[in-house]
Amino acid sequence: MSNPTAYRFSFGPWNISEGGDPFGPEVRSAFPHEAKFALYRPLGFEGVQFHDDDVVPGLDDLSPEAMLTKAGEVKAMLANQGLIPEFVAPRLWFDPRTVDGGYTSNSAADREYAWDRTRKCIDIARAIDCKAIVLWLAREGTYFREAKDARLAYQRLLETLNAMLDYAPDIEIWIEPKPNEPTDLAYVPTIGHAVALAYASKDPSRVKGLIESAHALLAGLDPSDEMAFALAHDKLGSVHLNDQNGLKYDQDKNFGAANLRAAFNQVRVLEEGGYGSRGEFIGLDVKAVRTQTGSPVTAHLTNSREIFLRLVEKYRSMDHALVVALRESRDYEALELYIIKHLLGD
Ligand code: XUL
Ligand code: MN
Repeated sequence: MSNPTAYRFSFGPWNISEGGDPFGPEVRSAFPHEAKFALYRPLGFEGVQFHDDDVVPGLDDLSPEAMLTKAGEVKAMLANQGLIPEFVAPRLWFDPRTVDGGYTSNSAADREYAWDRTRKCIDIARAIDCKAIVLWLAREGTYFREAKDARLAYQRLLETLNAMLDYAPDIEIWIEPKPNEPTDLAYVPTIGHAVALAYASKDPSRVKGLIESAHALLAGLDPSDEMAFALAHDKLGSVHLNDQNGLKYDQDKNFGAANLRAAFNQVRVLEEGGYGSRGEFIGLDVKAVRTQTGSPVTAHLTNSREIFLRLVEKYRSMDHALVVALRESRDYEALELYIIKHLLGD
């Protein structure tokens, strides 16, 4: 069945970047966040995804009042541009106190920093009228398997979720799983892990997931099945659509650019699951590649959006009755050929 959703799109300021990578510096001039906000609507986007310090740079060194004043300025900027803040995520991977992780660090002082920072992140989210906190648990894992007590780490993650739920009864927490990078092995590698933590928490209805296509592929999983799993539990808070060419560093390629059929299946599952009908965003966590000329670089965002919308058309124009019939007759060879021909434009 078709889902008549008119999708809304979002991305984060980090998706318009200057092309630096671990092997070389930026290749384009810096483009201030404030100037980025003016680009969103003309590019076809209305949702802004934030890290806490995308809203309030240098927040660790500010008084609570100064932090909230700056957040209030960003709220006004968003309103002026007709933009909606989709989520705020605590950046728990940059500060020296997060070298060994935040919530799962072996150091009590570092865990305290992670919790303080998380509370500030929630305060910032509230100050810009945003109800969702994303946890990308960047360094909650190990490079050396024996370095941490993994069982204790899971307990600490759960305690943190519960503390967040207590601290702010009006927020949702969306966990973004990723199996590796920067750590060798992360503690929350798949949506199954995230959903288990949600159910174990004190308010499962407020803990959901954000599924990134590339992260699922890095775990050796099919992103569309990961999305279907979350949807089956009503736990898909948001998505980071993008693509990934094999098991290597997190590439954040344009949606559909490495595997168009896998992208089609993500769209199919989102359509069939009614995703977006309650205002959920199509987030595009795609990277501005280093080789692209011009500044600011935005084609990866509009191209990914266009590919998504073309695949929605493909899903809606499919012969759905034929798919049902081929499933019933168990002729999956014919089903595959039909899908591929449909994608080829036949
Ligand atoms: C990291 C990643 C992040 C999160 C937000 O791989 O995807 O950008 O989406 O912190
Ligand atoms: Mn992401």
